[in-house]
Amino acid sequence: MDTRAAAAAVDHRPLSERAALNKEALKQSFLDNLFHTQGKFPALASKSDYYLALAYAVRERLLQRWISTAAEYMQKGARTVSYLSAEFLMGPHLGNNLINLGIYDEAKQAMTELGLNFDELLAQEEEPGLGNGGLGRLAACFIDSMATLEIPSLGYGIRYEFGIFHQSIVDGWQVEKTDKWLRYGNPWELQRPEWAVQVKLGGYTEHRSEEDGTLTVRWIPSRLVSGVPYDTPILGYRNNTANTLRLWSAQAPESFDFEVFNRGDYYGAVMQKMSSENLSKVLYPNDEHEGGKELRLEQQYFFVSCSLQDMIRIMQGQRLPLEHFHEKFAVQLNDTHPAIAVAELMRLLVDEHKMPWNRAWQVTCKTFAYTNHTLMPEALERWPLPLFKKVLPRHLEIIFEINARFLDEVRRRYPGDSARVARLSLIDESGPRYVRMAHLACVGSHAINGVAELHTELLKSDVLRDFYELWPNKFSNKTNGVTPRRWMVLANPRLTRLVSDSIGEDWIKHLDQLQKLEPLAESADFRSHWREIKRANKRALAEVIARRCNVAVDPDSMFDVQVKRIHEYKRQHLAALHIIALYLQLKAQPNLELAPRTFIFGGKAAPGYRMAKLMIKLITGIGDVVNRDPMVRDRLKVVFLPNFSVTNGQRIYPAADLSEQISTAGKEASGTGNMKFQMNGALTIGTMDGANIEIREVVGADNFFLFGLTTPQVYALQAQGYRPHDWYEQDPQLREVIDMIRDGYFSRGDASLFRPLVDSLLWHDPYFLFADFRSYVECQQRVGETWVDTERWTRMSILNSARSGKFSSDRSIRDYTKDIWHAPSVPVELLTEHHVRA
Ligand code: B1H
Repeated sequence: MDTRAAAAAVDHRPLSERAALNKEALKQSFLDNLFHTQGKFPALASKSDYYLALAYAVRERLLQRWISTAAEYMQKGARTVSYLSAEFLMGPHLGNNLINLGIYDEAKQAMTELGLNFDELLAQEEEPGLGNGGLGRLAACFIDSMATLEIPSLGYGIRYEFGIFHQSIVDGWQVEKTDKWLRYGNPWELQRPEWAVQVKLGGYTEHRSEEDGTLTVRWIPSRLVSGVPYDTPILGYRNNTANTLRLWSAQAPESFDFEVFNRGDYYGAVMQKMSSENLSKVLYPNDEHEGGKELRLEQQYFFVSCSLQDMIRIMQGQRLPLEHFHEKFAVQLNDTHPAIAVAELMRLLVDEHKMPWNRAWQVTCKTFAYTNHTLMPEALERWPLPLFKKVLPRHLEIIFEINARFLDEVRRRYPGDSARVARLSLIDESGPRYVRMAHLACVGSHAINGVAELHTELLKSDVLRDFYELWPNKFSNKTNGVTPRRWMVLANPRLTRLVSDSIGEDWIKHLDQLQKLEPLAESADFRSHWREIKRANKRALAEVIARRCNVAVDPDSMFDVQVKRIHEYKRQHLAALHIIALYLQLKAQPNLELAPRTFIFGGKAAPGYRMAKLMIKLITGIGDVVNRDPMVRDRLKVVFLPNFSVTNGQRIYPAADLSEQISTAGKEASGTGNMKFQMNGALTIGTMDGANIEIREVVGADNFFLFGLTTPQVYALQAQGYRPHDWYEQDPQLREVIDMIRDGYFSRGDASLFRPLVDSLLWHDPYFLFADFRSYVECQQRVGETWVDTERWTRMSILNSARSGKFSSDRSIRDYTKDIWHAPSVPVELLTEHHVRA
């Protein structure tokens, strides 16, 4: 059947009435869905029913774009970017889809006219928290930008049944609860059982020479798992593009005949079924990796194999020979979590599709590109050889073969340099043997990138130095970015209105246009509007804080915010030391002039990371003391806002005055929260780390509060032998602060509670808090002095936002497209458009 004819045939009046982009049509389909999808009427309907009815009404409008997009791509045989990521931290869909369709205000009006509270309905959506932090959120921003730039793309990942845990704070400690995000159903996904694929695991291999002299390898697995795709449409901003996020769910396969294998063993068969379904059960909640977990390796292989098989199915559907795989697909590896794809594509091409090794290797290397996201040594993935062999026996053989050929090349290039060969090898043989996933990714990719300028330089000079010397042309930098649609338009409607009224709406797709705000920084009237907006956003956040933390905070105080995963290298405890120093100062000089400040913290600690959990307890402990002390009351407040998430971020970034980006120089690959703060007009206090450096470069040194050691200084201090205890002894203020924590002032007299934290700082301090303390405190002093000059602060705030254009993920995606993917954009024509126009 002809697609165009079919669409025209089914799309006549019903679609024009139901899917039109106007208020009345929206109301109508909302009511239709309330009755016919939810099976409810107003007297019986819950808020969740209303949310779902609205979501389905919006979905009808998505599907038309989705179908048009798929048809367009098929017809054009479009080159496609596959973004492989173990995490997609999408955040709620409803508001974002309304923005991208251009019907946010219409929907709000429609709900209001029906007597419903629109914001309350939006708040019903359980956000899909299928990621830990920056890496997963970056993947979400990237697929948003690819859809907006009309680049054919597929996001491939895992449909975790439970996403990142929900955090609550009990007695000052983090408590984790399972994230049951699918409890009330998910209106944004479509299950596609007809595209399910089989994934093999475990077992052994058999090598046979055939009669014709060829060698064949058979992998006889011990388990089969079926991967079922769930598709979520990803809209571009006000265009007709709806790309796909395809997440795989593990199910027990029909065809792996349990009765044959386990005849009579009903219990065993059920257990096996359950264990296959465990594969996509839960997201690992560690931001920087925990080693050696078999299930984690299985998860990675599972989604990678499903995704590559899916791409092969797509090629076969379009009758494209597999020799052209790299022409049809550009596959980006989001860190090493999907790096097993290099060996899996080789296996699929060589073992299953009988392609000669050399040809398959060329195709593979031209297909993949690898993004590194961290320099932290503990986060570089390595799998113990025995574990790897148990789960993926065939892949280990393939990796050995890749390695043998690769090391031959290295030996030819560097004769006699066996140390270099050992350093470059895909197998770490310095002790117990490991497979090095970053090496596999480097060898199997034609492009390797870091996520900020400094990070890329450190990759080249340090972590991946040998690879850089071997293949300098593979390396490039791709500084991260964030989508202004979610992080400004959706999160900060007040600012969006002011900006659009001042410079038009172009900035939403071309963020560089924010530059046009620069002259307005000199207008007193504009500055006053700018302040009113910040103040309104702060009032809204203050209400959230009052509800969640039971602390009253003053919207006129400076909102000094640090939200991100809790990590020693991110140094939330450095901020804590500064707060204690301020507190002591106020106690010593009660009449000290100090502009009121509210310190707001948020972030999750990995459940097994004891020091991070103790850092949370320290912050809440400080809050307990400071917030209750009548001597400082109304000048200092400290709150820990529980369950930092995309949803909460949308409330926090627009309300921040000061953005805390205080990681040890050389540790934070990029950071992306820093960019969200900047766009929304917060000033940054930060180190020369990650993308902070580039933020400072665009806003100018005068509009950025810089402190701390630089990366070379950190390295030098490390090399000369860093003795934190000496720094403690030489700085009376630091001494007083540390002693107070040690002696139990923030733990109701319990002098043992914070001992591990205090001792670690005194005797190790691996992240140089003591070395940066003085510089940080002095810089905060400058922040305080600037803040009281309201007009100056506002000017700086406007300039920060006006100069944030570089940090749109649209810019990042253009860079990837130009240098790595070479995927032209394909504008989509809406099928039966004349029927749908309002
Ligand atoms: C980043 C991770 C990460 N880097 C392992 N690495 C994980 C590593 O589940 N795991 O095993 C999960 C996440 N995440 C972050 O990526 C960097 O720390 C940020 O600096 C950077 O902005 C972000 C996006 O590039």
